[in-house]
Amino acid sequence: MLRFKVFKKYLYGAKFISTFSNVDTIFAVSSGQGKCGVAVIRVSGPHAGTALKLLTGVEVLQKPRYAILKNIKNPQNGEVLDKGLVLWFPGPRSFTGEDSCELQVHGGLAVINAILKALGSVKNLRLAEPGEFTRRAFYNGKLDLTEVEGIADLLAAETEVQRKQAFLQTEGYLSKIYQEWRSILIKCVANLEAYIDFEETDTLETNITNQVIETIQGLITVIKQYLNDGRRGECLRNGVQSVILGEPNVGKSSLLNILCQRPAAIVTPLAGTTRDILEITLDISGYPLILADTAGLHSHTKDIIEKEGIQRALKAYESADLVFLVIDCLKYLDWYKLNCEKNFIDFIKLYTQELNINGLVKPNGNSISNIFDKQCVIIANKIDLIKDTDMHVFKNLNVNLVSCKFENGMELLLKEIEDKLKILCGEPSKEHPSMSHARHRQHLTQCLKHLENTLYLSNNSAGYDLVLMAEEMRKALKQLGKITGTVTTEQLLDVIFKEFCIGK
Ligand SMILES: Nc1nc2c(ncn2[C@@H]2O[C@H](COP(=O)(O)OP(=O)(O)OP(=O)(O)O)[C@@H](O)[C@H]2O)c(=O)[nH]1
Ligand SMILES: [Mg+2]
Repeated sequence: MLRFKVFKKYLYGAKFISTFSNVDTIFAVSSGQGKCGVAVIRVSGPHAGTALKLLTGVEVLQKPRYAILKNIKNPQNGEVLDKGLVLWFPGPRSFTGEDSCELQVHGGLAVINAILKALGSVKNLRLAEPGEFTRRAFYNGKLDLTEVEGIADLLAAETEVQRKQAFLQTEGYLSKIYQEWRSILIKCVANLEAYIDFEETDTLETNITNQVIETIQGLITVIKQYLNDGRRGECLRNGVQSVILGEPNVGKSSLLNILCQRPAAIVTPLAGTTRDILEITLDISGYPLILADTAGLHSHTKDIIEKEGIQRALKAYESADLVFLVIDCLKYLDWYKLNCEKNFIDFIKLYTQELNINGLVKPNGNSISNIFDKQCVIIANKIDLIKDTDMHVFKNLNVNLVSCKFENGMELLLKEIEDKLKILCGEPSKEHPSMSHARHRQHLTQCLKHLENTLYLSNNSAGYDLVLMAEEMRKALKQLGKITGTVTTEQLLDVIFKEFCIGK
């Protein structure tokens, strides 16, 4: 019984106490800015029902959650402003958890403005701040912070796989993982504290500390595995950063133009055409790819503009998750004819050395699949310039043989890009939702540190220091709570809700 009390202390004691006052009733257009077919205007707060009555001229509110066609009037003079569907959501069964209503009206600017003005004239109503509806949903326990972030990501999602990941997050699949770890930890702290309290009377099992240590060890292993995910979820959420690298004139810009299906980059027969980084965003089979075209790499330029371009290219390489290494088929053919006994890996090693791309190739790599330190797609371009009699040199090279000029080899190339994106981003699933925010990683890393400290304290030869162990575990718990928002601050919330638009 007493142990349960300690448990309860952690379960409820950590709950976020809001300083938020919800006396105001807020309203905003939730369907986005500008002219549209149907605009949705949302009202939330204690006076939402009054506002609905005033604007529709009824005395009794309609059946909750049913759409009814009504004239929408100016409450000041009774003028009908528009006719539309209205819905009434009494709290707590609403998005925000408060009394809310929605007006679905014609999406013309004048209609929207007239209705917003009418709502503004109702006592105690004001225009909502960006993200204020979702913020209220959070304060009212409708969503936790990971779900709030999921909504922001869902609004920002530009590709199908990004949408899937964000949707799973709004549905609480990510939160579930953190909640599970949190409740395991709560039990451990509660048990340990109970043991500390009652040790002398010896009424509790003496092996409790061992159980706690074992559980903490298990948790450390699981969290470490989870953190060691190659940042898949973040990659998917932010887009995979990729860079096209190669010598001048090999067809890097031509490749970018084909992939984005428009002449985004300047292509000329002159070596050294591209200087600045040109970045485009692509949707490849539902995965977001941010592709950067760069200046051709070489070490013998005296041109200061080209030098700067090369520096920028190398910098872009450092932060890239994926590299497109472009080679000229003719260059490889010449090299092959001179060095018949050597293989393609030797050529790649030499080529990346010439380009000065440090660390792309592992010195001990011995096959094309394990030679690179980053995910890399090799593209041998200008295959159209190779005579049939020389084609045998390119057989079984296991690289993409393409002609940007004739758009040959693109299907296989796209397939390989898709495969790489799947490796980098993973495939969102309910069972294994990925960590999608750097914020979660920070708190989880801190949590891990405190759990490791707990273990360290338990290894003390002079005996366990249970009080210090419990203290470390509580700190770990706090970090987990920060992820879901059980423990939070107004500053943190401001950062998270900054990403929202008005009306959400
Ligand atoms: N024959 C042939 N020519 C190509 C192919 N791809 C590109 N080219 C030509 O090669 C030249 C250089 O192409 P770019 O795409 O500008 O090459 P780049 O690597 O971006 O060059 P820099 O920006 O100078 O580093 C242009 O004249 C292209 O038309 C190809 O597959 N076959
Ligand atoms: Mg170029």
